[in-house]
Amino acid sequence: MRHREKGEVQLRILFETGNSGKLKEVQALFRGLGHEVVQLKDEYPEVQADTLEEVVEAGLRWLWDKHYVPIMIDDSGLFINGLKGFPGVYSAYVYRTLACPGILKQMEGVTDRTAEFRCCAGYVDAAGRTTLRSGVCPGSIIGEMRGSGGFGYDPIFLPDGESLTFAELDLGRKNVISHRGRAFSALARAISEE
Ligand code: ITT
Repeated sequence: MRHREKGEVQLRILFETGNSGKLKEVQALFRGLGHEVVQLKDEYPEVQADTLEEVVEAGLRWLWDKHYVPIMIDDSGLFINGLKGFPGVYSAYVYRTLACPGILKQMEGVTDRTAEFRCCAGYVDAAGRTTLRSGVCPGSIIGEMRGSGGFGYDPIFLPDGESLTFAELDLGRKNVISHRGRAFSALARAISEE
């Protein structure tokens, strides 16, 4: 087995996202594995679908038909049990319109505050073959916003087994336990094995 020289980049992978929070997390995770992640900004049309996986599969196809090079994408969402899975696949739209204060308002009087973040990470290779990996992080919605790190719904999400919200945890710790960290770690393994 060939040993990697210090600082040597193994793979340089494009990541299509307009979300700088996601980009930072995925870049840090891949950097730790010796890979470089470069942002591609070319928003793909998000199909109306019941699952993150369907959105990712369609997004990868759209990007492949346009660029014909390997690309990664991420579709994720917050699923709150007491709100029957809301905002779920509509998380991006709901964040733009209601954001964290709006979710806290929806949660008034709701006793079941358990929730989970889900992420589907997808990769299309040079031959147009797609690989998808999913990750979940269970937790709960707290009663107020706490912390200034991270992005999106991070200030209201307390992961199971932690005393700090995603917005209070450092990026390294979030990557170890988060939906995205889990999905992209598995995706990185799959890509490296190709
Ligand atoms: P893309 O350009 O990658 O699509 P996006 O922000 O539109 O970025 P999504 O369509 O995947 O992302 O929507 C997910 C929404 O859920 C997003 O707006 C965030 O607010 C939220 N979200 C996803 N992952 C999160 C995380 O780790 N922490 C907090 N909020 C998160």
